[in-house]
Amino acid sequence: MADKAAADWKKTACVLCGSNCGVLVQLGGRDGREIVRVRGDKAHPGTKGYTCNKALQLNYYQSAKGRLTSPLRRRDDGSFEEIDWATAISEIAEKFIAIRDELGGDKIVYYGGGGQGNHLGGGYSPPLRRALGSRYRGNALAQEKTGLSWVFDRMVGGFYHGDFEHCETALLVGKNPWHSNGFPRARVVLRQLAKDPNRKLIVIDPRVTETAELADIHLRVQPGRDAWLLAAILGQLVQADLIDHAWLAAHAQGHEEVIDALSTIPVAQYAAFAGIEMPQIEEVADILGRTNSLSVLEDLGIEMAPNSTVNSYHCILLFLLTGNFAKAGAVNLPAQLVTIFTPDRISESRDERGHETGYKTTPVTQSRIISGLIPCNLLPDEIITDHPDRFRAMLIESANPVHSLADAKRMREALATLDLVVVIDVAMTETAKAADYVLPASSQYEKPEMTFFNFEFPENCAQLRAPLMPPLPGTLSEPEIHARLLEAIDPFNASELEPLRAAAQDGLEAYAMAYGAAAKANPKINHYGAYILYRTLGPSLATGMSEGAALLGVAQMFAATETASLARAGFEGTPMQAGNKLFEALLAAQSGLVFSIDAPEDSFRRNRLAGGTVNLHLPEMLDKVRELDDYAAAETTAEFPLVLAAGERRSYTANTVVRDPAWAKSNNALTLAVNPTDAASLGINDGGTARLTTVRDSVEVVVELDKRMLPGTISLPNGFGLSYPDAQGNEVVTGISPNELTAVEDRDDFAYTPWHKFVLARLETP
Ligand SMILES: Nc1nc2c(c(=O)[nH]1)N[C@H]1C(S)=C(S)[C@@H](COP(=O)(O)OP(=O)(O)OC[C@H]3O[C@@H](n4cnc5c(=O)[nH]c(N)nc54)[C@H](O)[C@@H]3O)O[C@H]1N2
Ligand SMILES: Nc1nc2c(c(=O)[nH]1)N[C@H]1C(S)=C(S)[C@@H](COP(=O)(O)OP(=O)(O)OC[C@H]3O[C@@H](n4cnc5c(=O)[nH]c(N)nc54)[C@H](O)[C@@H]3O)O[C@H]1N2
Ligand code: SF4
Ligand SMILES: [Mo]
Repeated sequence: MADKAAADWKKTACVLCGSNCGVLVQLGGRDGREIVRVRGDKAHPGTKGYTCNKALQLNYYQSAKGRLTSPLRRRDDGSFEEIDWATAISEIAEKFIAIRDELGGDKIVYYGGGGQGNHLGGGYSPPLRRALGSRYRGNALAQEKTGLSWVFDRMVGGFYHGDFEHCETALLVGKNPWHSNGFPRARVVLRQLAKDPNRKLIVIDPRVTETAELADIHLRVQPGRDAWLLAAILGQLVQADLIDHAWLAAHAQGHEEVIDALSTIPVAQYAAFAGIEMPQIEEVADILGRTNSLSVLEDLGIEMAPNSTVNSYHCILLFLLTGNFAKAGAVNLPAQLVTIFTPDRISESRDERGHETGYKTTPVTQSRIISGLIPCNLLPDEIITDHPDRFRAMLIESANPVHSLADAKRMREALATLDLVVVIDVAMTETAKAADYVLPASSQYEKPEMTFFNFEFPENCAQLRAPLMPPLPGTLSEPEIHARLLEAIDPFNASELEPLRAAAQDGLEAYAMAYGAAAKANPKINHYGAYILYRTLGPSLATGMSEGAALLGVAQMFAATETASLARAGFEGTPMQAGNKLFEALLAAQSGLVFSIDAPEDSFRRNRLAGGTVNLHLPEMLDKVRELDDYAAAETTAEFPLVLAAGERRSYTANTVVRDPAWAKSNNALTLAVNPTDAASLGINDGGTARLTTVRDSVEVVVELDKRMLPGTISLPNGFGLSYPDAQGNEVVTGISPNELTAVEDRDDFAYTPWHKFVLARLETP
């Protein structure tokens, strides 16, 4: 009996945030396709049995009403009709080919490719994009982390992450891991940090978040003034001589210029401008300067706020000036199976100020492309224009840009302007409603899935999840959709693929030999690598696991570049052998596995900058630091006296992955949080309604009084305002869609990331 019960539990992961906690689930309900019980998987090497409150609600994703079960085509009157897959594939292929041949494949943009739990499908899109000659792509990272990636690429040569489990001091800047995670087992790790008298948790946030409540020091910054606060802390570090000169001399370049600039910062004035008292600045600088290990994590509180790129620069300076890079418990460069951030090719040319020139730009507005991504806030400007190079078509996969990007109205207008919009999704989303064709995907529990949001150090892990159930009839996995589209655009003949399929039956070594020979004879093989693996190696894998095939290429690449880290994790032999072993282990390890064990020095080795030296001097950023002297902060106005954070993470938010509003079990799921003092002066009561107005829209909201809010600031949850069928099957919208209220113009001047945490607003009694 006990064995039977154990066998009933299937291993998978939660897909509601990027932590992807390993879970065990039991299925039941209608057709045995519902997730009826969930518990943490103790055997998962990263999350070790941990979950937050949200994992229990996974069935709201899996068994959502309104799943798409047929391809849809828009009729002339705007309504949709169901069509069969063969028709959908051939019509879409034909339309993409026409755009490619008449206007150029570079007019076709690929957007998305994965949310919080599904990165495998998007990994199969490159062959299709190549066949179409599509050169531009975008995703949600270009509305949050492109400023960060521009600076980390040029300062530490790759994506960095702290070790919050082991650090002595944790600094969280505009980040609330209690709700949003960002490292494994967040609530446990935060409580440990709070409890241990020898460790320090420092939080920079205007709101008294659940994380801030646990902090040793909470710097309650004025919204949008982090640049002055962080500059004040940096100035204090330099002026009180708390920086690690020996470490900098051994490992860094460009620090003299930076130290020079920071030595004249008027620390007390900047602190006061940011709303912080000097003793707190002195205390924080003292802790950062003396701690044995510092880990830093920034997120949307600064990335979606004024000066976001310079704030990301400041955060890196904090750990570099104190020598907290490539060190146990501090910041390191984790091994990554697949890099989420495509590194920029850093141009060699500079203008007279030392600013980089010759970087890649967008076709219409000539704006900086960072990490290979079109800036999200500029997408509409690249479409709604008569410029000859404007974008003409979009393929959108596993993303809901009409809801998630700034200024939903302008995004809808942009999609309506395009000649062709194809959306691949599980639900009839706000974006799908704006498409010409909608292709129904199998859910993340109906196909093999994986994410690459694993950034732990010194041990990093990965989990390939097997499907829990067969695909919902009518749906296909993204790898299959991409394969069918490619076959309609640039097909291989059977004789080209047959030898590879046959070799796959004889094992991975035979397959590798056959692949090598085939690629030599026909360059198209490598060009379309993920497709080839899917169609030829895929069928030889366990039933239902074909979509795992491209991981062979991933494992081989990883083994070739990270041989030592992989060997320490137990995958030894030649790179080819170790790569094959890793691939086989990924397919077998249901709870996931450790694929890399590092030493701190690996961070220097992984640093892509010449010589593995870190670089502190970025003229573009240092000029912005100097401009802080003008105190030109974004300000409220008489018309808009409040600062709205449009899209906060709460107990029941998961971007737009869960559409059923019934999943939100807490009282404050949908409300606008307002400080009681502000509410009193406006005559608004707890639970009452109010009219919220921004430059873009005016909506009615339910207000919740919340003394955690800094007076003058208000906040709305992220991920609501979605349409969902009610008991009668009528579509109902619940809550506020934050981006009906935001404007594309409110953005960083460098990386163009939106100021969603700094939306000027007014609140009135209705
Ligand atoms: N529950 C849940 N978890 C999630 C998600 C989700 O939707 N729901 N989404 C995931 C995704 S995609 C992401 S990117 C992360 C985001 O994770 P976070 O960045 O932690 O999420 P937010 O709550 O949007 O913003 C963080 C904090 O910024 C603060 N803030 C607002 N204005 C300012 C300011 O001017 N300065 C500073 N310093 N702070 C400010 C807010 O008070 C808030 O506490 O969460 C991930 N995890
Ligand atoms: N105002 C404001 N706007 C924000 C934010 C904010 O804080 N404030 N946060 C921003 C952030 S940080 C992010 S990351 C973005 C996220 O925004 P998006 O990148 O647009 O992603 P999600 O909302 O996660 O939407 C994922 C989509 O994938 C679909 N989906 C789920 N499973 C599958 C599947 O297996 N296959 C396919 N093909 N589709 C699937 C879902 O139905 C949904 O439509 O939102 C951003 N928007
Ligand atoms: S939502 Fe909670 S349970 Fe799910 S992955 Fe994130 S932290 Fe883990
Ligand atoms: Mo995000």
